[in-house]
Amino acid sequence: MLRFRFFCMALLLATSAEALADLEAKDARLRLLPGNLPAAGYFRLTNTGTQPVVLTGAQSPTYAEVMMHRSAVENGTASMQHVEKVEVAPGATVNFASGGYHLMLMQRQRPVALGDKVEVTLQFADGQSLPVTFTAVSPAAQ
Ligand SMILES: [Cu+2]
Repeated sequence: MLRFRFFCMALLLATSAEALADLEAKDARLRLLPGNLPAAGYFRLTNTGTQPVVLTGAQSPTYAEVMMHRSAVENGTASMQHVEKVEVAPGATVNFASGGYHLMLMQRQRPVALGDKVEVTLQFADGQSLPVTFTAVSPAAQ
């Protein structure tokens, strides 16, 4: 029984490591805003696998709350909407960027200066997670 359990665990680990190799985050940057305003997280997420993946959120030791948002302009008015999930089809890249999808990082737990590295873990519907290192950039950056 014990042996069987070990076998299952090994299989599980092997499976998740393999699945992780199918995801690639690039160009991860954290746009700081003055004072206690939230920071915006931008990156490009590519699904190099053969199955669709669904990004369901993110968390970070540096910010108590991380949400997924989407900016939109409707009738000339800019607004942000909370997004529950973002699906990435096999071979597709989703761009988190100014004016579209972004992470909104709130309740900073420590000071963050330009050039600092901030760890953020992206979470997916199938239970896997992808650690990504973001670099803090100026509010003027895109
Ligand atoms: Cu936002």
